[in-house]
Amino acid sequence: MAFLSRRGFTTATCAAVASPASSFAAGKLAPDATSALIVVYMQNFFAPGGSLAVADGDAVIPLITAIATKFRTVVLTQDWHTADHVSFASQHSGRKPFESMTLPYGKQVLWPDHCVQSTEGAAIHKDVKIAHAQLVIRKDFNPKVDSYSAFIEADGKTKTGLDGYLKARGIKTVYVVGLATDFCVGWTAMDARKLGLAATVIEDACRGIDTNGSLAKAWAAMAKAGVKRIRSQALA
Ligand code: VGL
Ligand code: ZN
Repeated sequence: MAFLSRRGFTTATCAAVASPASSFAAGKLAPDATSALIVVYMQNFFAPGGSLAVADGDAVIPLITAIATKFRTVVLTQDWHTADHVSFASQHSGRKPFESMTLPYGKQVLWPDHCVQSTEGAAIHKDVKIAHAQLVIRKDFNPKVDSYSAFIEADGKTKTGLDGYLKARGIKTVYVVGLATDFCVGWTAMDARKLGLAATVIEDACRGIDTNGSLAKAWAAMAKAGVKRIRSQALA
């Protein structure tokens, strides 16, 4: 695949107004100013041909781009690892990608090297055209801790600041799309719940990695955490 450089994002101001999180128009769910869309990790590395390819990962791009037009507040996340990141199997002698090991903060699946800071693979995919997204949250700066959720690192305590940003804008509900359903999308939606936000995953705008049953486990954990699961046709 062609690796093109990361797109620029324009800024615009918009005021969040106090109103219900969403309303039903003609039986459909219409995101309003208190809803935000979080677009997770739509980067070259996860697209077919990338080093941590998610099956069919780029197929969701047109749908995500269309869904984004329905939201005033859109946040992109970008996996942005140090080259020596602890989650890379290459950093542990004798370990292979997709094995698990125990690290000080818990169980860690080991990954192929991916999304190393400032590499082409870490760039947002060129077809993800969401000019009105104002915030990009970069993750995995800490070489010793993996960080799936857009809100809190895997140590369970270090925050990215995204909850403050959303709350300052009056956001009450987040919709989550992107890659991968069973890791970064799922953890983001569940942490949103922990932080007092409503959370909905738009399942046909996500794709999973599905290693060792991780996809089914993630959907079960999300349901238990009160994360809603919809298909994109449910949106007005
Ligand atoms: C992800 C594994 C490693 C994801 C990111 O996007 O879910 N998975 N880094
Ligand atoms: Zn990663």
